[in-house]
This record gives sequence, structure tokens and C-alpha cells, in this order.
Amino acid sequence: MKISYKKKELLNLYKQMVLIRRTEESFVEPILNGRIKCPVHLYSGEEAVAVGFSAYLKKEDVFFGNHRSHGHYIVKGGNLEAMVAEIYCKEDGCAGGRGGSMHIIDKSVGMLGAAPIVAGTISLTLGAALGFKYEKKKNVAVAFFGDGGTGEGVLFESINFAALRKLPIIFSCENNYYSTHLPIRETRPNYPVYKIGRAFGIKSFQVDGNDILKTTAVCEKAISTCRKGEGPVFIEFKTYRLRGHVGPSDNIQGTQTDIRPIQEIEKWKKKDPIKRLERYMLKNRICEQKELLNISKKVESQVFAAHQKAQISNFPKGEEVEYYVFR
Ligand SMILES: Cc1ncc(C[n+]2csc(CCOP(=O)(O)OP(=O)(O)O)c2C)c(N)n1
Ligand SMILES: [Mg+2]
Repeated sequence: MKISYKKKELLNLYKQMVLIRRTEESFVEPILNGRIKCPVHLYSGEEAVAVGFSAYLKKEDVFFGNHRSHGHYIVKGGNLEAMVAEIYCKEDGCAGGRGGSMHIIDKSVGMLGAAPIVAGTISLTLGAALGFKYEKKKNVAVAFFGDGGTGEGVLFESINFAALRKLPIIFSCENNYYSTHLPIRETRPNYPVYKIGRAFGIKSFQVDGNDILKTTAVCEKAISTCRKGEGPVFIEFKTYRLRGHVGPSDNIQGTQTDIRPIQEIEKWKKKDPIKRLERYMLKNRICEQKELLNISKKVESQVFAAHQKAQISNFPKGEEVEYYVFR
């Protein structure tokens, strides 16, 4: 575990995780009362994965995500107001209100796309990495996908091609042990996910995805490996979602559909990445409780302002419904 972070760096990691958490939790009420109409997959609980990349990223590096990508966008330097507006499907949104929560994109910050087709953006990330290599750039492309993505052939084809061409790509698997309501133990043999990368001879790591000190360390290693031309890298982040697969809870239709055992959920709540970093900083007297509270308060008002703005923004015009559609 890297313990040489300065106070400022730790507080910055903390702030980013809190920003993602408060943003995600702020969607719960508008989802339940129907003001947000698109499907929303919350990232609460998994923040230390995305934020782990933040310290070593450059603006010119690129991210591709999936249906659960709000946190990736925020870490990549995305505009919070534009993301919140997108989730309300408003025209001030980063995709003009046409994509919604599952299609977060903003080329100006290197968030090159997110899509809910499981594993659907992995090959796109590969293309970006190939472009970096052709242009002799030292940038890195990161593909975020869930454990569900390990059941898709395109992942294996992409790792193979990336390994063959030594591309600067990080295959970032957020293993939260479930693909919708399907536990990973029912879809994969008992063979650790990170070993998928080993089979192709690339550097592969497995890490506690709820420990920000560990995620930043592994991300630093992966990013510098890629910048040196020694990529690709595969990382399995072991993590857990604190909310339902889609929406605040899987019991949204009034029936018990979250098949995850209560004890398992409780166990993971104790590993909440934000609380863990709080405990670490307080125990080591790195900061005081009131500094953490101040950060939370500031974040809270930033998130509130983003909702206010999104709610008064307009929906895209009806007559423009066919714009940006392939025909
Ligand atoms: C190719 C494809 N198959 C099935 C689906 C339906 N589907 C949507 S999300 C999802 C689960 C994804 O699980 P995972 O990749 O582990 O991500 P998580 O939701 O756990 O973050 C599935 C199967 C889909 N969107 N695309
Ligand atoms: Mg999953």
C-alpha cells in the first residue's frame, strides 16, 4: 500500500469520491418521482475504481465506459452540470439530452463514449489505443466494463490484438460479482477474472477495488506501463454496488428482486471506500472531521445547483428528433 500521499492528495481523492457518491445519491428521488425518465445505473460503492485513475491521467488520455459510467465521466474531468442535464434528457446535457444516463460522452475531455451493450465499447477503446500507437503518442486508453463483459467474445479478441500490437490500453474490469441479477459464480468457472489477461501474456492485476490507496497504486503502475510502450494491462477491481442494478434498488417494482444475500450486502457496506478513507485519515491524524464535513457540504451544494439548472433546461425540440440518427 502506498502511504506517501500528501494530505492535499488524499483530500482530493476523498473529494472526488464524495462528488460521485453525492451525485449518484441525488438521482434517487427524481428517479422515484419520475422526473428522471431514462434508466439509471448508479455507481455508489464503486467510486474508488474510477477515482483510482485520477491522479495519473492526462487530459489527452481517453476513457470509454458502459451503462454505469457517471463516475468515469466525472473523473475524466467531465462537466457535472452537463452530466446531470443529460440524465434529465435535457438539451444542455453532454449528449444534447439524446443519450441519457447510459450514453455519456464528451469528446472535449476525452470521455469518448459509453454504451449499454455489454462489452460494446472495448473494441472502440482498442481503436483509440491503436491510434495513439500509430501517432506515437504516449497516451493511454481505458476500457471500463463489468464482470458481465468477461462473457463476451469481443473482450478476448481485443486483448489478443492489443497484446499482439503492444497497445497502450488498460482493460479495467469492475467485478461487482453480479451481471444484473446473475451472480458471477453461475456464469464463470472458479478462475479469477484477472487471469484472463495472463492467458494472453499481458500484465494483469487483481486489486481490492474499494481501497483507494490500492486502486491509485495499481492505476499508476498500469498507466506508466502503457506510457512506456509496455502495455496492454488488465486490472480486475473487486468491488460491489450499494444500489440496485438499475435505479435505486432492485425492489423498485415492489417485489424482492435483489437476490443478493443481506449478509453479503452488509459485509460490503463495511468496505465502503469513502468510509474507509475517512477512517484512514482520521486514525492517522491526517485531517479533522470538520475538514471532511466541509468538503461534503461544498459538494452537496455543487450537486444541488446542477439539478436546479438541469430542471429548468429544455428538452430537445421535437422537430429535431431525427437529428444524429443513422438512416
Ligand atoms: C450484449 C448485451 N447482452 C445483455 C445485455 C443486458 N444487460 C444490460 S446490463 C447487463 C449486466 C451487466 O453486468 P456487468 O457487465 O457486470 O456490469 P454491472 O451492471 O454489474 O456494472 C446485462 C446483461 C446488454 N445490455 N448487452
Ligand atoms: Mg457486474
